[in-house]
Amino acid sequence: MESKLKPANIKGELSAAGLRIGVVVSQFNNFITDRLLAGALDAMERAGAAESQIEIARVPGALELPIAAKKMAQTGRYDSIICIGCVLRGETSHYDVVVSETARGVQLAQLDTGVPLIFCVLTCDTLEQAINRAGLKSGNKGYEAGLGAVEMGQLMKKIAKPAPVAAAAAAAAAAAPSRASGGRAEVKPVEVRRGLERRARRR
Ligand code: INI
Repeated sequence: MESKLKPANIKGELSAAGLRIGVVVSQFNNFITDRLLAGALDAMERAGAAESQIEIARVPGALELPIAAKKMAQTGRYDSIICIGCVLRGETSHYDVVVSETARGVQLAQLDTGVPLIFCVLTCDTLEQAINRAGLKSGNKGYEAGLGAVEMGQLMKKIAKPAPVAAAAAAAAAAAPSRASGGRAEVKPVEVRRGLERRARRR
């Protein structure tokens, strides 16, 4: 059976109006990360962002993304931050460590700070796979990250504001009979007096 409920939907618009977005870019495999950055900038520009709304920090490798993103988030200057990197299995024997610690660090940082951190770190077996995901065959993951940063930035702003539905619910709750009064409406002293006067007149 289909429900008749139509709850409010909160969604972030794909408009960069009023947003400040940070980008942290890893210089390791910069042949790839520069392309991801270009994709992210393209997406933000299409969403209406101006240069003055975006700031870019560069870090040596993917493992440094979380701390730089966290530091940026803690300033309170950004509505969302994109973390760009590329880890290639062929290039390191500690691939799994780099990938999992980077992902864990970014996740912890966004939960700690409450600022959305968009994870745009390619984790590929080969350079060819990375090239494909950085704009050749499989789209540009940086572009997706740019849109994600705009959408999440706007969503967080909306969630932070009391929605009309929440304000209405709070007003209704204030007017409703409280549990403390055993479910009966709490009657103010002046109303009690008038009620007694009415009853006396009827007698
Ligand atoms: N960093 C990357 O961003 N991608 C890699 O593929 C990579 N490899 O292959 O090792 C890499 N290593 C560096 C690492 O992120 C740190 O910068 C370094 O360990 C210093 O902390």
